Amino acid sequence: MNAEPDLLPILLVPDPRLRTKAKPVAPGDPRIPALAERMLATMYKAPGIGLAAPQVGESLRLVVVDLQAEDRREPMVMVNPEVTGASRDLAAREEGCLSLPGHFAEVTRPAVVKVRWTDLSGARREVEADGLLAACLQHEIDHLDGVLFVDHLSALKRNMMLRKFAKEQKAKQRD
Ligand code: K1U
Ligand code: ZN
Repeated sequence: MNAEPDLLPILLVPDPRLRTKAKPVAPGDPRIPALAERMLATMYKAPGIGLAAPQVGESLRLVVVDLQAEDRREPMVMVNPEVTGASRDLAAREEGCLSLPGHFAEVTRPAVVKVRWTDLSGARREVEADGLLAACLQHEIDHLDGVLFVDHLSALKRNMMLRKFAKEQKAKQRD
């Protein structure tokens, strides 16, 4: 019988750990398979399509992604992912963030990106992504550098969103 992995608490804005550049994962770090499994369980439960280790308080360059529906899951575990190429063409897409739940905004990013990473078996992998996968991979790799999707918005939109979220959190604490 397989026990479900324990879920991890997701840090919310303005936690300063979300603004810290994460450290590279050392080759063969024995903590990574179990952490990735817990991150995937946490992401599916949220629900979300991606999660970066800093969002669960781990300063490590580790990301999990799955864009598929529940009945045909295709989890990707990406160790030390890097954007190695980006198109000049840009695409705008609505994004959300599990660290800023309930808030969405249109973000403009390169439409196509090449991303390289190491998988859990230690193999080097590469994908050329477009559409939602391109946006999601850029969003997750941004988290590893302490960057949030609101940083891609105008200062006016960003501040409005962050103030509204802070107000909501304060009201929740009062309830
Ligand atoms: O990193 C995160 O905070 C996760 C985030 C990823 C993301 C979403 C959209 C565009 C770019 C990156 C989310 O998963 S927010 C939740 C979400 O988008 C979603 C939830 C359930 C079904 C489908 C999407
Ligand atoms: Zn996010």
